[in-house]
Amino acid sequence: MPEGTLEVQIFRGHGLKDVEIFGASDPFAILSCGVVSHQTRVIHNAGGEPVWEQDFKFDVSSDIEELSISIYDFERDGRNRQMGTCIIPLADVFVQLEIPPSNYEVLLPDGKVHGKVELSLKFLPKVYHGTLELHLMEAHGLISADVFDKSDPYAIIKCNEQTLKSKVMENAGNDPVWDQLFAFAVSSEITEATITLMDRDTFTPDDPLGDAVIPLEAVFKQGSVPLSKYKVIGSSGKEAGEVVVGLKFVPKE
Ligand SMILES: [Ca+2]
Ligand SMILES: [Ca+2]
Ligand SMILES: [Ca+2]
Repeated sequence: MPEGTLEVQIFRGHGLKDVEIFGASDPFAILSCGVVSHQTRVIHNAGGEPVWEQDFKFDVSSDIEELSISIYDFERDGRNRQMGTCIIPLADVFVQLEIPPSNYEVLLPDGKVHGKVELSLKFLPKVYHGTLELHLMEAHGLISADVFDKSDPYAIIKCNEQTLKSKVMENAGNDPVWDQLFAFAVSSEITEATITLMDRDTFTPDDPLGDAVIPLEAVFKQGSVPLSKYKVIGSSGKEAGEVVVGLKFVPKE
């Protein structure tokens, strides 16, 4: 499970069990996530249809999997009566980041469903800062860009507005091997790195061989991505070989 901030907007209850003996229930809800709890206001005499419309925030650490909501009828003597509970798994919001207003079933202590609670969820993943290590291993099947000789490929790697260049592999042709490491200062919000492959020429401008996009989402989730093939797209928009790259993210403490 990821770390970040969970925002819960609790709107209202629908058809909750009215547990007041004389008059109508005065519902409030306790929202719990891990060891942290927040309480809504008490809506006096709202019965089974309380409207709270309140926002709460929770810091979510790696071991939290659900949000639990307990609803009570407020009593002045402190003997609040249970109106039901609701357990909401958080796996979906960790992936989708936002769940629009939805109704969740409320269970009575005997396990029967009685009413619903309406709320929306938002998850803001924690942003990590650190170093992205990009291992440019090799390329396969690049186009030929020299007339009388083999190409002399090199790579221009861009990430988070930083640009680094590989060594030029003289006469390496269509299958150069660099086996070179590059480091970029990044945050986990950066979505991709791009690699532009070029043929070094002496008397004319260098020739483009194609570009590859390296998505970074996986490396921020997993910490590393083993050497993998990424398509190289030529200037015509067609595939023009592939580049083999490994990734590692080292967060700053
Ligand atoms: Ca009451
Ligand atoms: Ca050339
Ligand atoms: Ca050349």
